[in-house]
Amino acid sequence: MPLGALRAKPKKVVFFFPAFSSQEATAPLGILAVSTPLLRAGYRVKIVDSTITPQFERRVIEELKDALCLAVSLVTGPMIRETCAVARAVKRIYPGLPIVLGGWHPSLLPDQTLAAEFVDAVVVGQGEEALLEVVRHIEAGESLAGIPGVGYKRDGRIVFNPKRPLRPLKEMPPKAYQLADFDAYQRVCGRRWAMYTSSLACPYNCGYCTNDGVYGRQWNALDPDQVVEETTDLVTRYRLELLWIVDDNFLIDRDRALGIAEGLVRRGVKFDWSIQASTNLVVRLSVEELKLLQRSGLSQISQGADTGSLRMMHLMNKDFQDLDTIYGAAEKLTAAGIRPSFNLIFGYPGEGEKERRESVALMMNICRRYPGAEFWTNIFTPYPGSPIMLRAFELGIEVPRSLEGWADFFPRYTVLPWLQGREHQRVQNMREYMRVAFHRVPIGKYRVPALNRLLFDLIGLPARWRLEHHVYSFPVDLWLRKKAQSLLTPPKPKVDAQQLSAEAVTC
Ligand code: B12
Ligand code: SF4
Repeated sequence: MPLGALRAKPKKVVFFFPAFSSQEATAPLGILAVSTPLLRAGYRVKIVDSTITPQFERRVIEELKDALCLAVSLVTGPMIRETCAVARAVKRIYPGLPIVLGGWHPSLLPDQTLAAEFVDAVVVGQGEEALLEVVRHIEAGESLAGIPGVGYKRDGRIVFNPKRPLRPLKEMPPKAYQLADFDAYQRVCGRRWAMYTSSLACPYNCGYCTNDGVYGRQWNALDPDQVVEETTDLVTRYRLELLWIVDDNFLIDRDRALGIAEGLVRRGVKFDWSIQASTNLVVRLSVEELKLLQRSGLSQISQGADTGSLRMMHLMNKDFQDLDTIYGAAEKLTAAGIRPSFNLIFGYPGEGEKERRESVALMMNICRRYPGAEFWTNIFTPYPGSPIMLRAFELGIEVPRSLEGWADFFPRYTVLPWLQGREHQRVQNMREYMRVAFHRVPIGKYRVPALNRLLFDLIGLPARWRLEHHVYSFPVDLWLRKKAQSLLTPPKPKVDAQQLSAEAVTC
C-alpha cells in the first residue's frame, strides 16, 4: 500500500533536529532551507530541535497528531542516536506515519539509512524540491516512485529513483529564518547568531572531506549584491550579533569576496561575521584587502591547517597548501585585525609520533608569534563518502553495517584501529593540553566563574611545558581542572522553545 494511504490529509509537516552535541546553538539551516517550498505550497511546518526543547520526544509525538509525516535532518555521528530513539517512539505510536530522513548522512549512505526499519524514505542531496514532492505524494496517498533524488520502500523492498541534478544556489529559494526561535537559541548559547550560505561546494578534494560525495566539487555562489542585501536584512530583522557564513571555502572567488566587503561597508550595518577558507586563498589577499574585509565586520577566518607535516599534507591530498601559507595566513590576518583560527587533525592514516610533534610545534609557534591565533583539534574520523574511505578495508577500518553503527563516529573521541587504548588516551591528553595552553574564542558566550578562569590560566603554563617536552602522562593538572570545573560551572539554562508555528507565515 502506498505511504500514508490510510491517513487523513492534514497539511502539516513536523521536523525533528537532533542535538548537534554542541552548545553553539542556532537554527538548523538545512531545515530552514527545505521548509520554504513547503510553506509556499501552503503546508504548515513545525520544527522540534532537541537542543532547545526539553522532553523533545514527547513534543514530537504531540505535534504529529495532525501531521502528514516526520522529517529528520542529520549528519553522521551522535545525531543518529536521538534520530533512532525518536523514530522508534514515533513508529510505536503512529505505525503508518511516514518518516523521511535527509541531510549529509542519508545523502552519503542512502541504502543503509533506508534499511533501518523505522525509515520510510530518504532524500539524497538538496532537499528543497525533493521534500515538497515527497510531501505532496504522501498527502495524495501516492507512492514515491519517480521523484528524483528519493529512495523509498515498496512492499518492504528498497527502491531508488534516479538522481536529482544539483541546482545552483542562485536558483534556490531563501531560507525560512522566520521559523527560528532565536530567543531560545540565545538562551542556550549566550549569543544571538545565525548561519548563512553564500556559496556551495569546494573545488578541492581533501582525503577526509565528504564534500565531493554530496556536492561533487561543483562550486557556485551568490552575487555580492544578493549576499549584502540578505545578510544585512537578516541581522537587522532578527537582531543578530554574528553571522557564520558556512560556505566550505568562502574565498574561492577573490573579487566576489571583496565585492561583498565593499557592499557591507557601504551599507554601514554593523555586525560580526566569520567564514571558512583554505590558507592558500587567504594568503592570496593583501593585508589591505583583508583590512577591507575586517572593516566590513569579518572577525574570524577558520582554516583547515590540519597538520604541521608536509608529508601528511600530501597524504591528505592537500598539496594546494604548505607551511608557508599557514604562517602567512596567520601573519596577514593578525596584521588586518582578523582572528586566525586553525583546525588540526590527529590520527590520519600515516601519521606517526614525528608528524604529531610537527603539528604541536606548528601550533606552539603560531600561538606564540601571533597571540590572537587559535587552534581547534580533532581526531581523524573516517566519514562515509570521503576519499580516504575507499581505502577503508586496507586500513582495517570497520565500516558500520547499520545506521546506528555510525553514532560513535565523532572527532572528539573516535577510536581507530591504529589509534586506540593507551595511545588514544595519550592523544586525548595532548589535545586537552593544547586546549588549555592557549586561549580560544568559542561562538557561545558562556559566563566562566573567575576562579575557574584563574585555574585555567594556572594550568596553561605547565600545559605549554608538557607540549614542548611531549609529556602527557599523569595528567593530574587536567584532573584538577575537571574537578574544579564540575564544582564551579553554573548549571545549563533550562530552555524551552517558544511554541512557534508557521501557520500564518509565507515567504
Ligand atoms: C554549520 C555546521 C556545523 C555546526 C552546526 C550548527 C547547527 N546548529 O546546525 C556545528 C559547529 C555545531 C557543527 C558541528 C559538527 N560538524 Co558540521 N557542518 C556545518 C556546515 C559548515 C554547514 C551545515 C549547514 O547548515 N549547511 C547549510 C544547509 C542549507 O545545507 P545542508 O545542511 O547540506 O542541507 C541541504 C541538504 O543536506 C538537504 N537537507 C538537510 N536536512 C534535510 C532534512 C530533510 C528532511 C531533507 C529532505 C533534506 C535535508 O537539503 C538542504 C538544502 O539543500 C557543514 C558543511 C556544509 N557545507 O554544509 C558541516 C558538516 C555538516 N559538519 C560536519 C561535521 C563532520 C561536523 C562535526 C563532526 C565537526 C567536529 N569536528 O566536531 C560536528 C558534528 C556535530 C554532530 N552533531 O555530530 C560534516 C558532516 C559529514 C557527515 N558525514 O555527515 C560537514 C558536512 C562538513 C564536511 N564537509 O565534512 N557543524
Ligand atoms: S578545502 Fe575544506 S571544504 Fe574543500 S575539500 Fe578541503 S576540507 Fe573539504
